[in-house]
Amino acid sequence: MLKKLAKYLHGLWGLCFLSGLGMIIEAICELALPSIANMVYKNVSAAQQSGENITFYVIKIGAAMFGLAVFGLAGGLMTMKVSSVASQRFSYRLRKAMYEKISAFSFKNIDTFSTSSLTTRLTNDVTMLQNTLIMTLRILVRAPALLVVSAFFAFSINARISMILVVMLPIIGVIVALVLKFGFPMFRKMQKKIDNINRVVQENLIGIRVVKAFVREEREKEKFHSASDELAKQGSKAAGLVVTVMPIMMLLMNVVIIFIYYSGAKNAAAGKMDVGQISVLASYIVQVLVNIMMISIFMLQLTRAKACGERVCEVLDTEIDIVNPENPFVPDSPKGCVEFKNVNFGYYEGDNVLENISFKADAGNIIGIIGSTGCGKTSLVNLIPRLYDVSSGEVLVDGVDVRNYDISALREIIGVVLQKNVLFSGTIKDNIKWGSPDATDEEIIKACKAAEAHNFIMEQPDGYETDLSQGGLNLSGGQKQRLCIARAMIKSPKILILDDSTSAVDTATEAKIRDSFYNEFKDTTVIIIAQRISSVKDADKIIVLDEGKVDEIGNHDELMKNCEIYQEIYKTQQKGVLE
Ligand code: TTP
Ligand code: MG
Repeated sequence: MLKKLAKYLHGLWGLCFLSGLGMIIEAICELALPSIANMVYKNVSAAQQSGENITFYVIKIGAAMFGLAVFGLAGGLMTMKVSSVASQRFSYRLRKAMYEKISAFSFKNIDTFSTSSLTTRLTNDVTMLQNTLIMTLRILVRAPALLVVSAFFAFSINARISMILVVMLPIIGVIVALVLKFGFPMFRKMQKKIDNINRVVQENLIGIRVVKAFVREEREKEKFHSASDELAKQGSKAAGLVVTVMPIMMLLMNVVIIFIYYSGAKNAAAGKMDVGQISVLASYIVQVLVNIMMISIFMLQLTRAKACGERVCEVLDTEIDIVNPENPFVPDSPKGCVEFKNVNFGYYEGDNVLENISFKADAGNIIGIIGSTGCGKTSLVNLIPRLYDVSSGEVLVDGVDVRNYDISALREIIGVVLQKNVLFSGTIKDNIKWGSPDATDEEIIKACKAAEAHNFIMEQPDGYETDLSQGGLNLSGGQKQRLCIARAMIKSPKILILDDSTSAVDTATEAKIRDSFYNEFKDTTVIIIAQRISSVKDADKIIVLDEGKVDEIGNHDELMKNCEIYQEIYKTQQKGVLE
């Protein structure tokens, strides 16, 4: 994992080195100042006794100490600045790489992570890693350096007493190891709880209208509270573990200090040490212990970062299941012929949503697909632009398996109006232009007229420049559907797929839209999924799906003669009309 993440530090090692250097400068200045002060104190006392004039000496040394302090400060500032820059760049790269990876995810990949978890991984987890990097750069060099130097001084003053450090080290080591062992799973759980909060918030914000319509505010608030509560509990468990370490460390530190003064006093009584030496020794040993404590805190941060790092790597390591083949096929003059050959499909191993589907749609044909809800209509058309791959069998476009196509080239020739249509914030024109970024105003108007959207667009306050709120919430369902149809039509696709996309449009308007398929899209293969017989009646071929299998294929008249399911649908819909 470290190796993988270190890749994103490429080119930043110079900055990391500078940061370490700054810390060393700061540490050296910090350690040197007390020793110099001690030396000045000794010299001044000696000079006072001999009656020498030492004003100039004091000013000189004072200025030197000031200079040293400023130098140390500069070192510290350099570390702060450089570590911030390095960690910001690191997290920027990491986020970018994750975002690029997620953009390439297939629908199946996205299904395995939830969107809320991907959001947490992209934001919270990366920030955690960024903070850890800053901490690493600031502490990792400084703490061990101070520790080693202080230990060296302590041993040089009195090696016997300093041996207490050797006794304490394994005890502290065991405590830290235990905390790390129990801390890691806790931190991992904590990130999951953050996922959970994000999920509740996202669902609620997206579905706020449904929540209000069902007067579910209180229940949803409770859901949020319980998600927050769980995070708080998990957080305090983890924090509890961390805080218990502190008092234990403090206790150990105090034990050490008592020991030093006790043995120091004994040594002093025996005339082996003087009082000054004892206090200097104590301060060096405290310095060693404080730095051990810093390193332990750092290790804790590292455990938390490990949990986040794993989650980030999970995203980066995901194998994208829908990728371009080795020699991708790019069609010169696509026709738009679609053929399914013995296609079986499921969303997971052993799932059978579609079974043995075979049919052929010639270029320029209009194909209707009809069947009860949940019978697999959407799943079937999703296979054509390769949003999912078949489990077995083949989907051919112009005689070539879609898996052999260059994915972008394939999707370029297909226009899709999904069942769950989505518009984006921006003007109406911007949204239509998704289909064709270079479209002229005339082309946009032509597509909107074909989709029966022109009239209502002109009624909007700013016409085509009207700003859509997020997701096009300031439009009616039928208006949104028509914009989505225009967005697909402007591509002049060879294959146009309409998944129940006129369900919210009245029948008269729908008939007009249908006319444009017949008149203006003569070369386009149109696949219409519909609930109403009237929507597919004039199609060249109608596929009747039943529980994932093709029940019958034919035109309206043929199906009226020999397809029971079709007759049944027709009868119930006629009955509705007659009544
Ligand atoms: P669909 O293909 O969505 O069925 P449908 O389009 O015929 O239904 P509707 O008329 O209501 O739009 O679903 C077929 C089965 O596949 C159904 O059991 C749900 C399941 N399914 C998934 O598991 N994941 C998916 O992403 C989709 C679209 C469907
Ligand atoms: Mg559907």
